[in-house]
Amino acid sequence: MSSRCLSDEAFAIAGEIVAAYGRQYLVDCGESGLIASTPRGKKSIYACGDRVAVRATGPGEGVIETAMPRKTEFFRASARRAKLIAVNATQVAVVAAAEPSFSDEFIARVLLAAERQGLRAMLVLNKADLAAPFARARERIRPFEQAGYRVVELAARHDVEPLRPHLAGMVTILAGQSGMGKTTIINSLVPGANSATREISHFLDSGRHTTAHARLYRLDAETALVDCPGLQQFGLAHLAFRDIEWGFPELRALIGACRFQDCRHATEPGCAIREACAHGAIHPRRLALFHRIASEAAKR
Ligand SMILES: Nc1nc2c(ncn2[C@@H]2O[C@H](COP(=O)(O)OP(=O)(O)OP(=O)(O)O)[C@@H](O)[C@H]2O)c(=O)[nH]1
Ligand SMILES: [Mg+2]
Ligand SMILES: [Zn+2]
Repeated sequence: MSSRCLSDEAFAIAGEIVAAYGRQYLVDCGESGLIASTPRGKKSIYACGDRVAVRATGPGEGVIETAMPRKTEFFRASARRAKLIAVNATQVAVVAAAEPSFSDEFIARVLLAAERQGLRAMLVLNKADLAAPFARARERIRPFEQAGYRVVELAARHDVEPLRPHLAGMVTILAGQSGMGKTTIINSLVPGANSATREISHFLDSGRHTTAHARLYRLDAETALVDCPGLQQFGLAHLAFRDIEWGFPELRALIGACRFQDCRHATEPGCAIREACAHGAIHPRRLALFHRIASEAAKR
């Protein structure tokens, strides 16, 4: 193919990044289809959910020229760097299940990140068909429910409809540890997601069963779902003590109410938060999780 032909035909197309893998991005350009794109510069600065302008360089191939400003960024952070998971989302749904066992600290961390990053947060408790372990899981989720988080219970394998009303008009990131059922939920909600996943896995890397990269599925102009790889860790190295305090909604309401301005809600006299906990207004498990997560911030 001559270069003249290419440059004549090249033009910028608006699209949305639906999958990101290293320096490779898959951009959904609507009627122009999916375009496998690379960024113009050296860095892989884009993420799933970015609205971009792509210049076609060949059939199904292109270069990302620019991106629109982001409305939100959802990321985790180690001491060394922040890792973007998805951008322009409006909600995070943390998925937990009857089995395998989950970490409630992981859930607290994801909810905290969502609070700090301006996203709405909710919980999904999956595998309701496994009666005994589900009852135990429900007990472990209760502290979050008491803190005000909405919990939707379902058995994704059988019926995902209970979740649908909570997704309409939102761009929801399904986050959670591996095996909780995120992909199962998406496959049931999104027509054609199953085959799209296979196609994209083929494009991006392997045919692995477990989700390896974030992937965005659009349901309509306002509604989308982001499937995330299962994570074991959710670093919050960017947060200071006061950020963490603010990120627990039931603690936020009491900020400034303690006798000492610099109260760490540990052993100080006149602590409004420990008092609220003693009276049952704050769940002791939530306070324990707060102390655990905040102790990391104190070390920095
Ligand atoms: N019993 C039962 N099993 C389920 C249900 N939903 C999902 N599973 C099973 O749980 C396993 C894990 O489901 P996935 O959807 O792959 O989990 P995931 O959260 O996407 O996992 P990663 O991609 O590794 O993060 C699969 O074998 C599913 O069939 C459910 O409602 N009940
Ligand atoms: Mg998955
Ligand atoms: Zn206090």
